[in-house]
Amino acid sequence: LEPAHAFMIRARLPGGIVTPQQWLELDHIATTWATRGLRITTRQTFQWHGVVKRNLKATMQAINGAMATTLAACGDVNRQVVGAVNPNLSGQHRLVHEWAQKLSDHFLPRTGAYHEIWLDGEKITGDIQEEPIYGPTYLPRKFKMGVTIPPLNDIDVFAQDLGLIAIIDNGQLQGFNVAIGGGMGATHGDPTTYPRLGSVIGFVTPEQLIPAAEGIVTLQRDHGNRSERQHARLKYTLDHLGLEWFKAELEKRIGFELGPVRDYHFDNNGDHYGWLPGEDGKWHLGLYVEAGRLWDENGLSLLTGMREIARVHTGEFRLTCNQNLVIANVNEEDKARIDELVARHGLDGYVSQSGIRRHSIACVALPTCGLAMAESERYAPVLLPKLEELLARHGLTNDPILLRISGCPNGCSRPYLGEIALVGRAPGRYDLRLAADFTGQRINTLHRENITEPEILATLDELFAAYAGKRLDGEYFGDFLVRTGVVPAPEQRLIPIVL
Ligand code: SRM
Ligand code: SF4
Repeated sequence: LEPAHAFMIRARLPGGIVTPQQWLELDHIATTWATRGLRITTRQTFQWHGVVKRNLKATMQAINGAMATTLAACGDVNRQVVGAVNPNLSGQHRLVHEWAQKLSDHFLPRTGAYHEIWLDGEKITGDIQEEPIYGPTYLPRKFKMGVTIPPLNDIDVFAQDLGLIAIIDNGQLQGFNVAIGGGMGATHGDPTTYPRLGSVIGFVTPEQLIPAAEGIVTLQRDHGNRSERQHARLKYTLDHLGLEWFKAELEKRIGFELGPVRDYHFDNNGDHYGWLPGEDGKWHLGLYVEAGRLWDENGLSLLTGMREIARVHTGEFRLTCNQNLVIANVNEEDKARIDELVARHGLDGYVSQSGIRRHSIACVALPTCGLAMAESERYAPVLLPKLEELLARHGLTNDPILLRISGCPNGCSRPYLGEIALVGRAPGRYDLRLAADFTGQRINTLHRENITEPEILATLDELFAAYAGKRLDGEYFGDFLVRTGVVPAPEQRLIPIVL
């Protein structure tokens, strides 16, 4: 008898767009073969947990049937390409999505093995499939790309191996600032591993983007560390060989020079909740989804609710990198019906939630993640009410504070960009990190190591009291902690380097 091995499956949905028809098909997978509903990930796609081995093929085929794929959602290739979910500027959102799709298509592995194994495709009898970009040995490690348009940084553009900041003048796309070498993963006790923000190395026009991206990916393919996986990401290649060397090699390889970095400014890296009108008269409803998990449990019917909405919705859905979702392109006359379904199924939490909850992310961690050292997704609903109690005591209930919880230092919730972050060490024990900024442009600092919940709460209680009493007008929590010296000044930490 074979053991009932269960797997996690992840789709690739560039830019996080899902049509209602796709939603229904992907929901069908959740109710037929998976155990914990639909899970929106921090890279704006879906995961399914608990798919037993004998159902893997049917699941993969159903995902492909829904015009999505699982190809390159994992592995040492370019992963899911993320794109900002700009709810109010339809034209700009279309643009971001278009480029996310182009990058995704360009870097999709050409292997036929995937189709042969999972989709009953033609046998590739012995022919070696040409991988024009990846070559026979693929990349040393995963590679991540994302596109955003200032002032929104909801994809955390500086956490990407290749982050693209679109520059738009008078409604016209001029091109992209190129940020390279972002990455979050680290290992406890090994200072040679660290989170790093992308360095902005120049500007490319739209026509130059794909060649430049290919140059960056192939340089990493050729020079990335293939003997130590811990040091194989682009961030280490850059720090080892030097940013100036990398930029010079890149320009040699692509045959043109990058332009000077254009001005940009980010306001925040969060999501907008509630209704927003688009420039074309359509409406967009941003919903908060706790830790991205849509399922029917504890008296909630989030999965059922979204299914019912998908049955009547005529626009599209957008998944966000903060694990939330937007019901997009709703006609004025359909708003009331959507509102009614949202309320009936408890999807309207955003209306009354605290500032910290609306800005919280938690990675999956236990029970499915084999690398977890502590709880995260299941800890968020335990911790948040306790934090909310403290915040209420100090009159801070509605203040937005970025909270990120990860069950281990790999950093799947991008915890190094949290104003408050908990990084798992052992069951019930976390590193408390503080004072990233509110825009995804400053990495936080380790404040207390390996502490338990009572210590976390006591430390934060004191800091909340100080923040409530001494903050400047409009000052964010992370900035307050830096200004008042609770954590070291920013120049002592990693910030983007502009050449
Ligand atoms: Fe992640 C590995 C979940 C986004 C850094 N990540 C894993 C695995 C697959 C564990 C494993 O290798 O066995 C986790 C599966 C857990 C489960 O049970 O489902 C996992 N990562 C996730 C997701 C689902 C977290 C979430 O709660 O949403 C995210 C799926 C993204 C997607 O749709 O593709 C997820 N992971 C991230 C991010 C955030 C991002 O990309 O913006 C990071 C930090 C950015 C980065 O890559 O530097 C991230 N995951 C890692 C790492 C550390 C990589 C490193 O360079 O050190 C690992 C471990 C590894 O690759 O060896 C990892
Ligand atoms: Fe698992 Fe660690 Fe990623 Fe959380 S951060 S999902 S515990 S690998």
